Amino acid sequence: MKDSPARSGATAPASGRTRDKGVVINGTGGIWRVRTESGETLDVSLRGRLKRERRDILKLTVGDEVIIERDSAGAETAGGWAIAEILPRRSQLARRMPGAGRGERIVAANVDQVVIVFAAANPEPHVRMLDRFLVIAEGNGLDARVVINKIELVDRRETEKRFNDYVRAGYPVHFTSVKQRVGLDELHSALAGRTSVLSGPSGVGKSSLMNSMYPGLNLRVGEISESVNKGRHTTVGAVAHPLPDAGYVVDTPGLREVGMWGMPSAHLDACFPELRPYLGKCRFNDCTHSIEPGCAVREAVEGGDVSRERYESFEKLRAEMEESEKKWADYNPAAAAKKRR
Ligand SMILES: Nc1nc2c(ncn2[C@@H]2O[C@H](COP(=O)(O)OP(=O)(O)OP(=O)(O)O)[C@@H](O)[C@H]2O)c(=O)[nH]1
Ligand SMILES: [Mg+2]
Ligand SMILES: [Zn+2]
Repeated sequence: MKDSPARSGATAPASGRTRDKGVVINGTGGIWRVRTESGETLDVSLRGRLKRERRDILKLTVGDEVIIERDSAGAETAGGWAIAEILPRRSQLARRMPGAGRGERIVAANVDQVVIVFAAANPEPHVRMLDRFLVIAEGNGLDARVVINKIELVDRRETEKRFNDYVRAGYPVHFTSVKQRVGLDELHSALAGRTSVLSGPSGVGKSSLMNSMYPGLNLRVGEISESVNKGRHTTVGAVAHPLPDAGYVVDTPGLREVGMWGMPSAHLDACFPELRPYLGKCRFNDCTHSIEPGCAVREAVEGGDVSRERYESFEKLRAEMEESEKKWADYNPAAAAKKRR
């Protein structure tokens, strides 16, 4: 990484350097905070040319890799650095799934994995919500892992059984306790050197986990978060925390409320890894795996090869998505505009 051609070819000696490579860690238009490969944090602006070019091609977001340049003539920011180039993305986490058309919101770029944290108790884990988070990761083609924190509050064997469906589906599942320092080393190595989006309900211990693995981070713990105002649409952007052993953890409040409406319901089955072996084996090509005869998915559920709980999550999400698809099909922008006048 350190000796990538983009950097080695372009960087002048540290003091007088005019070009560097970095990662966007914060920002919402205007000023962007960039962490350079040498570990510096700089506030930079976006070159006017890029602002115009990027309009429909790429919206700059947290996690994007950029080339920054110091402006000799007329600095664009106080520090004199500006983003000159946005490097191609490896991946992204979007609120609307790729291919769903306009209106896509990108939560973070260059994401390697989504880490979904729940508590074993207090608050009680909500597996339907866990399944929803996993579908969002799958829909974006991203790896996911599950963390069940506060394991010391419950019987570990029981809880392992309870989450065994996820192990069977192929997800790595970590059982952790910040209180008793259980499972933290394993989680720590799973995060090292990667960009992870951390997500999960409020109060499960996400900030506590981060603080105990990386004492320098000092994230706020036990604060009443925005989840209290669920009705209010928060516009707070994602923040990428650089990890001491390379990699980033992206804390994104917005992901908690992500709806399913962006992805066509017909793609949902492929977002459940344990269903994939059965897809294409149903009697009907367009089988929704709900009421059709000869459904290979339902047969697998009946036969105990696929978890009934997970199938029920699939069914519930599918119904929800079909419902919102109907709503969007009925929605007529012209009529809505007239009404507003
Ligand atoms: N018993 C127990 N409590 C924990 C553990 N980890 C965190 N907590 C407590 O759970 C509460 C919530 O922790 P936070 O780290 O703030 O949770 P969070 O997921 O960051 O919550 P938001 O920022 O609101 O999304 C705090 O009171 C923590 O002390 C644990 O392993 N066991
Ligand atoms: Mg927190
Ligand atoms: Zn089927």
